[in-house]
Amino acid sequence: MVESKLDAVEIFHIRMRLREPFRTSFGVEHDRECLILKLEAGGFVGWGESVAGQFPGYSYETAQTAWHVLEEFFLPALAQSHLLTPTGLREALKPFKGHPLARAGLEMALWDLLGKREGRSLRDLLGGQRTSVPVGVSIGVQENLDSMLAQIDGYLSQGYQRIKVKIKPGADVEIVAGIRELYPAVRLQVDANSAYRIEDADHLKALDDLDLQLIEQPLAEDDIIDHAALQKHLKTDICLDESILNLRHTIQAVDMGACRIINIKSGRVGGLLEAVRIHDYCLERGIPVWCGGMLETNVGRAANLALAALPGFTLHGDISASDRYYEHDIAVPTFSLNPDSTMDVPSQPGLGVEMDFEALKQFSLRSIRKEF
Ligand code: OSB
Ligand code: MG
Repeated sequence: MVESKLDAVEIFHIRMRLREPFRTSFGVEHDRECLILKLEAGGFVGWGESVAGQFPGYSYETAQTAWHVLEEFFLPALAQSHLLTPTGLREALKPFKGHPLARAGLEMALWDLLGKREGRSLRDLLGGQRTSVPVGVSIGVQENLDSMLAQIDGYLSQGYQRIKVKIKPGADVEIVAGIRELYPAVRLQVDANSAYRIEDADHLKALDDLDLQLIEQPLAEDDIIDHAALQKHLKTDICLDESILNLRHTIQAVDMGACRIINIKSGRVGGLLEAVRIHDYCLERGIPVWCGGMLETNVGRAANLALAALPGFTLHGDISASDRYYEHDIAVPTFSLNPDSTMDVPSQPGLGVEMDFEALKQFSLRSIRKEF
């Protein structure tokens, strides 16, 4: 293992206009904010993306809280560490609780650095084999069926073979039934982002006849118990997103029957190391997993593609082509959709992306540089 010292770090808090506003049960985003991290060590540069956003809707973390814990705690701890690797970071951050989105962004930059030092792609480092992975598209909550059908029509004609739609009380069963009527065979799944309560079990039961691939995170993030009760009530597989922050949660949720499918996001679980652990456990137990998304730039998207190359990621991921998100990204290459609804996994060392410094500067709200 290469040992080296951290020479410098930069944090960029960026804001990018989404091509279309993205509406979930917890709010609407016109612009997406996140942190981009740059690590310099021994002449190499590693990039990472922390998916903490503008407001604490999906997670309690925001770009501002992530900035704070990175600047005050995580980066100083890493600078002291003699092991500039993802496992070294895990050790260095042991004293600290929480803030997985901040952790994961830093870890991603260390993976990029490690890959570049060793001349190996992230996919290789994680143990992925596949050179392309099946993907789908996640469509925000729509006001009515017509606008939803227009969105779906557009994405199906672009070649996406799996559609996920966001739902919330008042914009759910009728819309999903309408989609199913027009598209009897499309791979269709829904994501509630915790918008329901166990008292809505009978209402959600109406989704059971619509041949859905899964129902994602219907109930509260901290409620494995009611998810288990709901899963007993439904034929459709429940998939947990927000509830699963680590491998232990995964084991317990599966054992309790709270879900039959896991959405794996490296941000939510504090990094790719934990994501791979969850994957390995699920693969061994025959539990399907898929790679979730957080409207990433091409930096985070490259990491998602590498993770999804692992063999247990059998379901289509929430990884869409670059042009689905932003007019102009901060990094190249521009990722595109293959005709068979797959996307290619980068094979260059590390994440396999190059930063567009002009774009990064243009989208930055603020940045800081620290030398060690
Ligand atoms: O719940 O999966 C989610 C985006 C932001 C926050 C939460 C979620 C999402 C998505 C987007 O569904 C998926 C994507 O990146 O394409
Ligand atoms: Mg989700």
